[in-house]
Amino acid sequence: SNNINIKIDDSIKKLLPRRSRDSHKGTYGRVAVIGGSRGMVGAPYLTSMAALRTGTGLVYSIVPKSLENIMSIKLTEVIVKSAEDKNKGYFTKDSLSDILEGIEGMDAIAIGPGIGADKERTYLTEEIINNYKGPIVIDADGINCLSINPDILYKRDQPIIITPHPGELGRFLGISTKEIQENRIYYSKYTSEKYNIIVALKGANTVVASPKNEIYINATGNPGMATAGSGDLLTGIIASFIGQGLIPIDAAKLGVFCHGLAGDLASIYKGEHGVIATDILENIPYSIKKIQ
Ligand code: NPW
Ligand code: AMP
Ligand code: MG
Repeated sequence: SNNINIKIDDSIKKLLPRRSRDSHKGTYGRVAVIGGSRGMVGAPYLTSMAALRTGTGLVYSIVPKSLENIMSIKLTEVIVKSAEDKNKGYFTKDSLSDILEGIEGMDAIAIGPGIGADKERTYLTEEIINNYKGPIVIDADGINCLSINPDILYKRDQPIIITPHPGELGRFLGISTKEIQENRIYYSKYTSEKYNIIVALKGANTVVASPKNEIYINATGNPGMATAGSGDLLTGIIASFIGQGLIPIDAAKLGVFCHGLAGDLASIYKGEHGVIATDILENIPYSIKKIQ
């Protein structure tokens, strides 16, 4: 269709953080995105830009040191920080202290876009969860790291949101993508309760499940969003809303709605074939304006 005729429910509208006249950038949160590896700088670029476009006051992109210069050129408003990588082009255990320093004082962090998954990055993910006390959004290869050692999710206190696509949730639970797709609500609830986390299971009609047994099924979005980097944006949107003060379940609900609506708006102009993640990113502001 060429028109957006979606009715935006008051229950969604009321979640959108308001901006007061006497506010400043510190009012709207500090969010750090831990992501990237050689060949995958686009993922953390998209995540951090999405956080900025969603209204975060200060966004930080933490990348492996050998990617620092290229990220600094890609990003203008986002602050780039780097973590020692011994010139490998990906995070290693040597990156830990720089990462922990970089996330100090953040209101929310996101881990995973483009980091790659192996034992060392799984160790890093575990140490970040153990050391950072605030809310964490885990996506993409961050979830693939959790699949290597799901026990990481026990013994911690902070809220965690995971945003798997069906392939990632299947890998995490050790079952097929098909099994997930045939029982989307069941596995979202199951994972949420078992690990005491919020789960946003992506794909047509994204399911959000909380350990308090809340279920939200999103109505926005379209197949034009089945394109590289699309999910990386959602991670930044959710982290941004948490950084602006929403409780994680509300950030997840509003985040998936807003992300899908940005995709719907992008598809009006570009069509479902031609939409790319950058188009969805550029439509986040218009999506938020419609929700307002
Ligand atoms: P298939 O293809 O149908 O067999 P991976 P990834 C399945 C980064 N990126 N419904 C799919 O199944 C990310 O941030 C970087 C059903 C396949 O088996 C990650 O860190 C970009 N199945 C990293 O790449 C742009 C589905 O899942 C598997 C499904 C790897 O992420 C791209 C793929 O999962 C990307 O975002 C669905 N809706 N969706 C950049 N420019 O820097 C997926 N599957 O192996 O975790 O690979 O999602 O590409
Ligand atoms: P990822 O696979 O991590 O890049 O995430 C893809 C994003 O696009 C998720 O937010 C999905 O919900 C969304 N998406 C992909 N395909 C569709 C579809 N057919 N309908 C609606 N949303 C989709
Ligand atoms: Mg993804």
